[in-house]
Parts: sequence; structure tokens; C-alpha cells
Amino acid sequence: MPLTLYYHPLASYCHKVLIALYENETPFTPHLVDLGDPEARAKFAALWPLAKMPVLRDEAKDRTVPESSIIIEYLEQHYPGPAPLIPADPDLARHARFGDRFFDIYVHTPMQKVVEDRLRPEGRKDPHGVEQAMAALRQAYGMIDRQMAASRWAMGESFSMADCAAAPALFYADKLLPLGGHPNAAAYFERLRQRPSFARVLREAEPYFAMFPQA
Ligand SMILES: N[C@@H](CCC(=O)N[C@@H](CS)C(=O)NCC(=O)O)C(=O)O
Repeated sequence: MPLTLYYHPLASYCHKVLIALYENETPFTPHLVDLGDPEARAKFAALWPLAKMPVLRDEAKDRTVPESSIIIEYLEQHYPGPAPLIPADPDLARHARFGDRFFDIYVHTPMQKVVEDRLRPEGRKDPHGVEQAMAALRQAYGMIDRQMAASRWAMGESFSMADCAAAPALFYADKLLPLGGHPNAAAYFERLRQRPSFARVLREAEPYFAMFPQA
């Protein structure tokens, strides 16, 4: 099995790639990285100096591939499965990539900002930044709600890389700012939770959820 995924079961960007792997039943070896362990962190940083997860290592091609969106692109190109996550049609492909960017930048990034702030020591917190991040989430929820009024998945009828990006971003964002007031977005989130690939990711993350910082 040439593919190894360096990941952590709780890490949201890792969820995005795990969904893509599970959607296509792509064989891989999971390598859990504990960034809290200095030795494990140093080993991981030797592979990818930014030490951000996930990273895919392809021994067959001697390639190290960081960045969740790029990993999904790589899998689509070199290890395609029965469920393409980026459509062949260039216009639809651009649309899928746009959805991926939207969820990463406008949901995942502000969600991470709020979660990371919870981990900061007293006196080093950034309440203004958190307020801005919560406002960004609110605005994104409104847009998702309008989009999902007439859509099953982010791109319509077919599940795509945009949904891989949406699932973990919304999962953790919902813990900070519940989606409840946005019925179409909430229904979309429920469909994502029911999707077998994401349901499996959540089951595997379950033993680690106690590590998620509460407010
Ligand atoms: N843009 C990166 C973001 C990766 C990222 O932020 N990963 C988090 C886990 S979800 C991480 O490794 N955090 C550890 C750290 O920042 O030290 C991607 O799409 O893969």
C-alpha cells in the first residue's frame, strides 16, 4: 500500500481528506501524529516543515503532498476511484474548487480562529478577533442557507470535494455557533453527518472529542 496519511482523528482538515479517501475506498495507511509529543512533531516537521496536518506520502512515486485540497486533487489524478470528487467538466470542476475554497476560507478559518483562541492562556486572548470570526461565520451561514434552499450537496446533485471541505468545517462551527437558525444549512449539515464517509470519520474521532476545548 503506497499511501500513508499523516493525520490526527480530531483534526478538521484531516477529516476533509479522510472523507475523500473513504468515498473512494482508497487504500492507505493511517499514521497518527501527536503534535503534543516533541519527538513526533520533529519527525513530522522533517516531512513537512510547517507541521500542519494532513500530509499524504506516496512511496510509489516518492512524493510528499501537503494541504488538504491539494491532497484531494492528487488522489483524483493518481488514485481515482468510483466516486469522482472533482467533475471532469472544467466549468463544474471550477465550481467544485470554488466550493472547497468557500468552506475552507469562510467557515473553516474563522472556526479555527475561535477554537484556537480557547486554547490561548488568560491575558493572551483576542476577543476582537473572535468577534470578527463569529461575524464571518454568521455571514457564511446566511449564504449557505440560501444556496442549500435548492441544492442537495454543495454543487447540486453530486457529492464533491466542496462537501468534503464543508463537513468538518460545519461540524466544528456548529459547536461554536449552532446552525439551528438556518434551516436549509442545518438540513445540509444533517445530510453530511449521515453520509457514510463522514459518519465513519466522526465514529473514529469519537474517543478524542473530550480533547475539544469547551468555552
Ligand atoms: N491549509 C491547510 C490547513 C491545515 C491545518 O490547519 N491543520 C491543522 C489541523 S486541522 C494543524 O495541523 N494544526 C496544528 C498546528 O497548527 O500546529 C490544509 O488545508 O491542509
